[in-house]
Amino acid sequence: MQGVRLVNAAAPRSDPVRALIAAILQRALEDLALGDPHRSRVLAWIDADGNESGPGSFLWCCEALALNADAVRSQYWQRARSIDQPRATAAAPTQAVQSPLGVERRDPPEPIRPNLDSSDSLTISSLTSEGIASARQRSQRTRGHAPKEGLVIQTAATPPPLTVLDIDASALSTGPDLIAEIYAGRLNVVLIRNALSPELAQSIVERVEAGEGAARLTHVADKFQIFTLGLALDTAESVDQYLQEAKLFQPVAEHILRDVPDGTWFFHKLLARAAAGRRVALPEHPDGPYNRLTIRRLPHGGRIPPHCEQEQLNRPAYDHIKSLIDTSCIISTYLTLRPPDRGGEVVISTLHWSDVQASVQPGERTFVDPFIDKYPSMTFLPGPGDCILFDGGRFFHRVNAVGGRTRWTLGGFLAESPSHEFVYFWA
Ligand SMILES: O=C(O)CCC(=O)C(=O)O
Repeated sequence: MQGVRLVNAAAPRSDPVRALIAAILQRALEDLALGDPHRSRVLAWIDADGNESGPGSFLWCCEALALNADAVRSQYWQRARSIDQPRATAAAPTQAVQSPLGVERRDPPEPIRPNLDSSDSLTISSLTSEGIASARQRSQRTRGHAPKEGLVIQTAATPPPLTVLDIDASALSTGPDLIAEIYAGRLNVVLIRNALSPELAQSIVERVEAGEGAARLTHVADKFQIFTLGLALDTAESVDQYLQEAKLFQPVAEHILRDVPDGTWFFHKLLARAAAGRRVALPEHPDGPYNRLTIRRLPHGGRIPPHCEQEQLNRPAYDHIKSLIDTSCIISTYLTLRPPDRGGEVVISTLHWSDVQASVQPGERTFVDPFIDKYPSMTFLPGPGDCILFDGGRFFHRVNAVGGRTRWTLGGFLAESPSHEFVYFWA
């Protein structure tokens, strides 16, 4: 942080108090950049609320201390970047290591390269355990497969950083247990094609756009324009609030999905096939059942910022479900009802929960935006009726900003019971 002019030019240079404060702040920022456990909170404070100027905000503090906010911010980022950089761009040969959560990862991560266009896409299709294993090996070498319509898998010019299985729904029940494979970290993403017919997906969109279910619209985050029909557990303030809403949403969802095979049990039935016939159950609380799914709406400009599901576990609404599941993994799934005109892809990063866990305070949300792009990622855009299943518990992911018409998806989360005998699915 040499040569930084932290004190505003307008402030008297000779003021020793200001000079001291600037020196202390400089030192504190340096320490934080070096891996202080509060680092992600500081990042959030100085950056996410960059336009806020109320008491306690970063701008307010700079103003009070006559500090040049832009200089402090940009010097901090330079410092933070120079610390993250060696890890992300190291030329050292990569070595497979076992993370504490059992996911095989590279250490250090692959060097970051710009995403290529979709002609460098990669598609992996195989169903047996050996197939998945060989797909993993192939994924280290294969290049240049033509992309399938409705799906973009962008990879860097290097081996894809995540293991992907791309299969048709009709082939599901003949394969190995894909949920167990994801839990074990041998598989990270599964694309299930044609899980629902595009015509049925379209008719659901027409219904919700005509106003069906509007009474149960939840504003998940107005700042990001995220809305759902039905209250998701990850949005609820308490189990009580969640269960009351689930009761109200259930008949509404059944009506909206009236001609879908298995109706609101759609995911449970589909995922039981993906889990090689293991039972997929809905969690039940003594006060009522959980939501079987939610319908997600991202209008023009809407996006879902980077997050991972593992960080939800400390929220009060999870107190009950935590006692039912093996919390080492939470799998995210959604089915595209209608992609938007532009954007709306899910970007799954190799940034792993274990990379940041120690710096996240219980109950807090992570803020990884400033450095997530240093980690290799893969980008997916499932088409209408296609479903994606991925280890969203451990791998950070985001949904890119939507352009044009609204993006509609159905979705929820799944986790194994502690005995691994069966699987829970909820939304
Ligand atoms: O697009 C969706 O429906 C949600 C994607 C997501 O962020 C998740 O499943 O965690």
